[in-house]
Amino acid sequence: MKTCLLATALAALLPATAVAHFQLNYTEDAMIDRPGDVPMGLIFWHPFENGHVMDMGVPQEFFMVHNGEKVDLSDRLEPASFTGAANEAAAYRATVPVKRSGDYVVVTVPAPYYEESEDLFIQQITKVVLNRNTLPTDWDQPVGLPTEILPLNKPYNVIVGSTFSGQVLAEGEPVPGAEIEVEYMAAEPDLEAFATTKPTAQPMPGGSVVVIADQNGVFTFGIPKAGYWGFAALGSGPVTEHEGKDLSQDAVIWIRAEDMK
Ligand SMILES: [Cu+2]
Repeated sequence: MKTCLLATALAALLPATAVAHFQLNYTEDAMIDRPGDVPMGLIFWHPFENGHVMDMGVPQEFFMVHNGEKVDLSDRLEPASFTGAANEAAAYRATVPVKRSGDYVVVTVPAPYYEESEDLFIQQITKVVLNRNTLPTDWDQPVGLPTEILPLNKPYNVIVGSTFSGQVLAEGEPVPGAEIEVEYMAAEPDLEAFATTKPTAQPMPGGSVVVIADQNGVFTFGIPKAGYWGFAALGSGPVTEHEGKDLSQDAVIWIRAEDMK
């Protein structure tokens, strides 16, 4: 009886922690001023609520696409422990070699993460687009991932007060009615200390922010605040099982919004 009550109590607590996991491919800026190795943090986290950090396994893939060319970056991954507000967890430091002008679509295919509270695996295939010298080259093309969000607005140049639209794809085809969780990166990582910082916003009282895509897998969200916004299409990927358990193969994209000055 006691364990049963405990389980019920735990289950009641779950929605607060079980929602809005987000894989981060974080760089301080999306616009890269100086050519060179740009530091990036790969962190599996809850950055809106500045919450729990999850342990990452060795990523299956880490690469960038620049001028249509895929470049493996997995030799740049370095295990590191990320310090959140409440715990520390296994994450990765990396660098992205940005030299010529153009877009750099950086992709992480993380190892499936076992979420005990839901008894399932989560794999958030995550992309972010960096740019140098405002030359657009790759952002509007699909990478060809099992599942991904194709941005319909230039993702590093979104004006606060305007909207961002994306199309959810699975094996290149639209995912009608896809469910998308929206996350504001209220706490941005400090890449030097590899730790969280003071959050600049609080999560919404109604829980995770959710948008449903239309018949063509297209969704639109109004952007109210500058910074990084994440969109995660839940379970949009073709793989639904891992090690005999359910797998939620999600597509994540991070975009950068700026105030008009
Ligand atoms: Cu989580």
